[in-house]
Amino acid sequence: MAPQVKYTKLFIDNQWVDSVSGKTFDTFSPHDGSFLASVAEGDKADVDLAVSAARRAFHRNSEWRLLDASQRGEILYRFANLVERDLEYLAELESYDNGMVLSRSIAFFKGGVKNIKYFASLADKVQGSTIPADGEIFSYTLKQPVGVCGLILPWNVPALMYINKVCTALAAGCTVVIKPAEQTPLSALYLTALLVEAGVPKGVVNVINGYGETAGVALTHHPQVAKISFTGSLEVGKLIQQAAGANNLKRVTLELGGKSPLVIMDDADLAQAVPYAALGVFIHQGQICVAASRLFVQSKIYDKFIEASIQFAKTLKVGSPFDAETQHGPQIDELMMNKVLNYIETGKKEGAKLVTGGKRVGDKGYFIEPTIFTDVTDDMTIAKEEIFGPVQNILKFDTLEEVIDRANATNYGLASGIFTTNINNALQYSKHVESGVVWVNMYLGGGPQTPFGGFKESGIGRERGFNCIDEYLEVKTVTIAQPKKF
Ligand code: TXE
Repeated sequence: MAPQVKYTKLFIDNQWVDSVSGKTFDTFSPHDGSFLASVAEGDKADVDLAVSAARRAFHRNSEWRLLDASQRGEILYRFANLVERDLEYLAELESYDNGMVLSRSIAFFKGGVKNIKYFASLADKVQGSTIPADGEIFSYTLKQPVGVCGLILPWNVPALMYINKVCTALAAGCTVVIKPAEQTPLSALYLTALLVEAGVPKGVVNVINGYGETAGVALTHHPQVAKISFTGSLEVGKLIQQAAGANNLKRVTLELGGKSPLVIMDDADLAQAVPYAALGVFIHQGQICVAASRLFVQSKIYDKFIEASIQFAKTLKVGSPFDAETQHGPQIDELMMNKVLNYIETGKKEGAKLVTGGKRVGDKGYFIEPTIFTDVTDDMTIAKEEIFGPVQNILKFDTLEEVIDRANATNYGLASGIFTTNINNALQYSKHVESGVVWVNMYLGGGPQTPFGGFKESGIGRERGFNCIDEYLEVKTVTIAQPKKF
């Protein structure tokens, strides 16, 4: 049975409130389509109230601005402990709202706790510099919080994205207005209640549930929002960049999609490469931005690799996220399921060879079989567009030089990988592939310490890593006349 949903309203200025319009929308569970909760639906009027509260909380004399940096860190450490305390509940809530296999959801929250502690530790590590400027002057820099941040979340890993964006912004001293994805509002609301329990002062954290075209647009166009951090589609990423340019030139961090290449060289250890390649694209039913959705296999091992991949995909158990044996759950909703099934039809029509999967499973919930296409060529739609579903596309190549060019022949540049036992291959590929993340003899992995983000149209800026906090800071240079320098 679904866990009790405790929070369904908007959170503005430390209060749970209905929306100004009184409207609500429903959220459903993807594994069986059942109703989970009715949630307050915010729009421009609610965004205005939330931004005003966040502005007040950012005023130089506010409780928040007067805290020591280390005290902001302490609030976040307390938040980490509270997430740990309620981890089981949160993981279930997330799995019901988003369809994530429960064991994976638990693992994500455990990773999330580590992330929170890492961001907490950065709060009092922000330092400017003293500068040996020319002439009779003395210069130094201050790094200061950018202001009110609009944080727009996706539905694929909602809680982890909440943690990465909110905790980095708070460590920097910003105040925030969060807009969760309309498909998955529940974990964001619960996490916000935990932040308040951890001691975040009034107005610092606000949540507006709602749709992108209404609440999202209001946030991205608001003249008092200094920065937007967004994870989602390339299409909306471009709209956000335009909105930022059209009014107050907001700072933007964008984490968008990908069409990530994974290269398997002839000399790779196949026992290792086959499961990694499968995990790389089938994990969370392919609904991850770094999905290894172009799998390049060198010609000598091509047939053998395909055989082993088919065998592996057939072992993946599809079913309810709450069964202990399940490895493969549902897509987020009917719309996304149909979008993925359409891509599969397009793949067949354009001449790719479907070697396993390809169909919906059952008629309740939104399940799709782990699917493999071989004989995929670079010009096919399934090799070019982000599918965001469990579809492994296998392409053949002959040389490293050739595959680097083909891997880079995309507007995306988020992640990539290579399996090889030759160190030179690994080094050359890592140097020349155009992506923000490269995995060698592994796929997926990293943690709060490793920067994450994209080249090209996969995004702007980095989350995680020691410098992530800079995305929420402005550099101020102070220069003082010092006529009697000696
Ligand atoms: O994303 P949207 P959708 C990709 C993936 C997927 C596709 C579409 O390929 O198939 O995007 O998914 C808010 N102004 N990714 O439609 O629309 C929206 O309410 C401001 C990759 O769900 O980009 C939600 O909160 N905000 C990805 C968030 O943007 C707007 C994760 C994401 O929704 C808005 C998700 C607007 N005009 C999808 N329109 C990743 N990078 O991991 C929508 N939103």
